[in-house]
Order: sequence, then structure tokens, then C-alpha cells
Amino acid sequence: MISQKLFEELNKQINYELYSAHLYLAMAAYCASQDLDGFTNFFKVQAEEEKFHAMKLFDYVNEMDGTVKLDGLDIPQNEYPTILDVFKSAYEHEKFVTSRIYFLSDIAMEEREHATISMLKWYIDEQVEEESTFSSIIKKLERIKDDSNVLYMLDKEFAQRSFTPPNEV
Ligand code: OFO
Repeated sequence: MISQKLFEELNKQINYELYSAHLYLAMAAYCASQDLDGFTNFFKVQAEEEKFHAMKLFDYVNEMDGTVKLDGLDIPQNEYPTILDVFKSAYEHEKFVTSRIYFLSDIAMEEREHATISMLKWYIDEQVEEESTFSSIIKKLERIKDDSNVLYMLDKEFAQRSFTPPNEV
């Protein structure tokens, strides 16, 4: 049985995931202001993914007879010095989210809450992907520096990104 403490932390996580969507939409808006349409698309898709993460937890809390309680969202950062800074911020944010997922897993393990441990495994794997995506884009952006031709190519590549909900949920 899920404790009140664990339900509260799962609820907080729903909010963190919704905040992630909010943050990435603000990053999309920044990219749009720089006329980087592909990067804009990248972050819009990222925001969709985050909403999916939130809803997966939303459904889980309901399924386990808990009550979802939403909180307010902080104001996200809207301005960035460069596109590289956008990705550095996103990467730091994902590291924070990973620490939250580990924290939730620790509580679930302390409580021997096996269903929640199993559900959270999906998020642990997802965080490996999220961190790796941002870290590899940072490396690319650091390599290309101010080469606008390569930036344009990357922008074209990101224009192709689309959101496909995972089907195992
Ligand atoms: Fe939900 O993984 Fe990013 O924040």
C-alpha cells in the first residue's frame, strides 16, 4: 500500500513534469525568437514528452486510489544568452529531475512498494535518455561554435523530430 508520504511525492513529481513542459515551451519560444524553427520544434516536442510523463504519473496515482493534487507552476526562464545556454540549462534541469526520480525510488524501496518501484523503473530509463540527448547536443553545439551553416543543418534535423507516445503504457 502506498503511504501518504509517497503519494505526496508522486503528486509533487506530476508538478515537476508539468513544470518541465512549461520550461521547454519557454525554451521553444526563445528559439522561435531567434528564427530557429527546427530548435523550436525540438522543444515543443520535448514539452509534449514531459506532459506525457506527467500524465503517466497522474494515471498511476488514480489507479492506486490516490488523489491527484496539482500545484502552481514557477515562472520559467524566458531569455538566454545563446542557444548553447538553452541546452546547458535543459541538461541541468534533467539532472535535477533524475535526482527526483531516484528520491522517489528510494522512498518506494524503503516502503517495499513494489508496484511503484516497477512503475518508476520506466522513468529511470527515460532519464538516461533525456540526459544523454541534451549532453550530446551540447557537445555538438560546442564543436560547431559560430558556424552558422552547421547550425542551420542541425536546425533542419530538429525540424523532423516528432512526438510518438510509447506504447507500453
Ligand atoms: Fe520528464 O523527463 Fe525531462 O524533465
